[in-house]
Amino acid sequence: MTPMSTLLLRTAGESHGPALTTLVDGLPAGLEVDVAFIDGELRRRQGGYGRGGRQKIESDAVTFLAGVRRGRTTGAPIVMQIPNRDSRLDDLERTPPVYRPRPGHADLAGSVKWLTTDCRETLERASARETAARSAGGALARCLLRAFGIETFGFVRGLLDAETGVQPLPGDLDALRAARDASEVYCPDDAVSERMIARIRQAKVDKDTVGGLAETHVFGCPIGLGSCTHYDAKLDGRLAGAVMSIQAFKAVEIGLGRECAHRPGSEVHDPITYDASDRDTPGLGFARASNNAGGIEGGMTNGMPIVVRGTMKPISTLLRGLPSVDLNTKKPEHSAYERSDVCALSAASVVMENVVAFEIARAFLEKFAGDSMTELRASYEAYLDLARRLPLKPPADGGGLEAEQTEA
Ligand code: EPS
Repeated sequence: MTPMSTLLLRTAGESHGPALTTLVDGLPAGLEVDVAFIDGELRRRQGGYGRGGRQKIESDAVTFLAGVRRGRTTGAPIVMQIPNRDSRLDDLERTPPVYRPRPGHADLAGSVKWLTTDCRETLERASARETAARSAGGALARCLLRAFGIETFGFVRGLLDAETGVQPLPGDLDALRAARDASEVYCPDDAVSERMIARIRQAKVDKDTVGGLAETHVFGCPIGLGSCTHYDAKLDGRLAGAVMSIQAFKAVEIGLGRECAHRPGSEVHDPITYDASDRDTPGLGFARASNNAGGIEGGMTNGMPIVVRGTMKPISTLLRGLPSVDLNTKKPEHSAYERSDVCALSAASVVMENVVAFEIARAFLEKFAGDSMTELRASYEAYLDLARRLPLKPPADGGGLEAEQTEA
């Protein structure tokens, strides 16, 4: 297996350019593309309590420019486009140069890197507007995952001192989604949502910003996605990289995460059980009473739900500004204010759910090969069939393992 070889995602576009573009390459032919679902995820990404004025202008939706015919993928590279209604990049009056970098943003590092004192050159691409394009790619990947019974659930776990203890279970998905979607902050816990909203409201009064914790659970992955053979094949590392790369994320945890540092091994590792009557579940009969590993051991899925938690820092554009320096005069100045969000954590939870899904889809397409959905399904079924029949007997000719095995 060549790690990270199959599914590719690239985005292009500036925050105030004409459009955002997403290229996805490597999906099999024949996948039904649920455009309403993708647009629904883009709409969710635009929402959440604490967003700024931009989302009132935009109405994000994808147009497929390549790779899809009559609602199905053809196997060719896919191009999606999201227009920017607030397109004004070349209008100098409406997008003036920015000389006072915002602490926490890409402004300073990018300006020096590209040898300019105008932070706009950097901020237009560094902006979280790009996450609309990435979310579209992830939502497209979810069309593939759903075809194989793999579902994701992303939500807001905590913000400042408000944190929900909710533990998502696969059987509760519909109710959880309904509760989350009824919450203005995308937290499936009424009482905690209210407290989060109050904290965001206060931050706005204080001309400040807040971040928080977002979480994604993935249900239905068979055992064996990812690999322990190479550092860049390990699924936990890839998930962490994908989530950490979301604008403003500063930490990623899998399962018990940081709490592992405070417990002995006997209270961290999830004891293994086997029940043949559960062989049709993602764990193929193997189960755990706890899921501290967050569904990944040795860089591979272990049949339990995948649990990823991300920490988002507060948005770096503060209405009251922060101490900075003018890049031309080198004199102390307050950082520039660009229209922004007080809190974009709810949106980030949608982005996170979709980037996690993309990585899972990539690992899925590495394990199960096929140019078409039909071939992919055959590969998937063949593996499950073999795995359920472990231990396999070596054939008499000494060749590869064969599937003729009696019940264990
Ligand atoms: C965003 C669009 C941006 C910002 C925000 C997220 O729009 P504008 O800059 O025109 O107001 O609201 O971007 C940032 C947080 C950032 O740091 O750049 C979006 O579509 O999500």
